[in-house]
Amino acid sequence: MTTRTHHPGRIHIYGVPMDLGQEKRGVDLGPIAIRYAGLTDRLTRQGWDVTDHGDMSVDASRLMMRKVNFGGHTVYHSNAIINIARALHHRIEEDVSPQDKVLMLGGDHSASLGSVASTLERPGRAGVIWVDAHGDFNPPQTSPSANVHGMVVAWLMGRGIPRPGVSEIHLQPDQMCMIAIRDLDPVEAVNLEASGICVATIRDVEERGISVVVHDALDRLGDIDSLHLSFDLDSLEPSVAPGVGTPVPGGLTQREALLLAEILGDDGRVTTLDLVEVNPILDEANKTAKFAVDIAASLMGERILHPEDV
Ligand SMILES: [Mn+2]
Repeated sequence: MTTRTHHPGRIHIYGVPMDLGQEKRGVDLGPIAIRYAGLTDRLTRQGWDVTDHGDMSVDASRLMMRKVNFGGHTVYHSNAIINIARALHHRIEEDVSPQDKVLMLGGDHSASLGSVASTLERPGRAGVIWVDAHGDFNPPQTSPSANVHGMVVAWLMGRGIPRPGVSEIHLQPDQMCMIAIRDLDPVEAVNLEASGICVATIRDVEERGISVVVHDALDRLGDIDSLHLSFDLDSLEPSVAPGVGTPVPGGLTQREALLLAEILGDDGRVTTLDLVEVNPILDEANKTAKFAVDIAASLMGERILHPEDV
C-alpha cells in the first residue's frame, strides 16, 4: 500500500445508524465500527479531501411505531425509514457537488433508499451495481418478512409502492446490475428473472470469474454517467465478513470482492458507495468493518502498486 500526494477530489461521508429495516439489533452501530476501522485515514492517504458529516438522526421511538400498514400490507417501520431516507437524500443534495463522491455507511440496506435517490438525481444518466447475497426485490405484497431491507430494489423501481417513496424518479431495470446473488425467496426469484435486471449470481462469479462479471456489468451500463455501488457485506463469504445479520455461506472471497472494487475504481464512474449491513455485535474483533474499509479504499484508488507515481 502506498501513500499518494495528488488530490483526486472530495469524499462526503454520511453515517445512517438505522436498524429499522430488519430484525437484529446492532447494525445501527455499523457507522461507528467502520469509522473505528480507520476509514478516513485510509482515504486521506490516497489524497482525498474527506468530509465526515457524522450520523443522520434515527428516531429512538421506533419500537412504538413498529407495524405500519403500507398500502394494505404490513411493513415494519416504513414511515420512519422513508423519513430517514428522505433526510439523507436532502443532506446529500445540499452538501455534494456533481464532481464529489459520496460514501454512505449503514445501517441496514434500507438506508440505500436515500443514497440511491441522490444518485438518480445527479446530472446525466445514473446506474446501480448491487452487490449482495440477496436480491432485495420483494415488494410488500410478496415479502415473507415484512422487513424493508429485503424490499429496497423493488421500492427503488416503484414496484408495489402505494405512493412516491423517496425520489420521484424510479430506477429502471436497464440501469441496474446485481452481482453475487445466492439467496432469493421463490416468488422473488421469478420476479427478478422476469424484471430485465442483469443478475450475476454467485455461480456466474465462480464459473466466469469476477473480472469478466464486473466488466460485463460495466459494458451493460456503458451509457451510464454516474454509477452507484451498493455493497452489502453479506455478499461475502461469512468467514470473511461474519458481522452481518443474514449471513449466507458460499459468498465472494476476499480477493473477489477487492478485485470488484479495484475494477470499478479503475473505471472511474462510481460516484457513490454504500457500505451496509455491518453489525459489530455479531462480528469478530471488527473484522467485517475492517473489510468494509478495504472495499472503500480499493474503490477509491488504493493499489498494491501505483506505477504512474514512480
Ligand atoms: Mn441487501
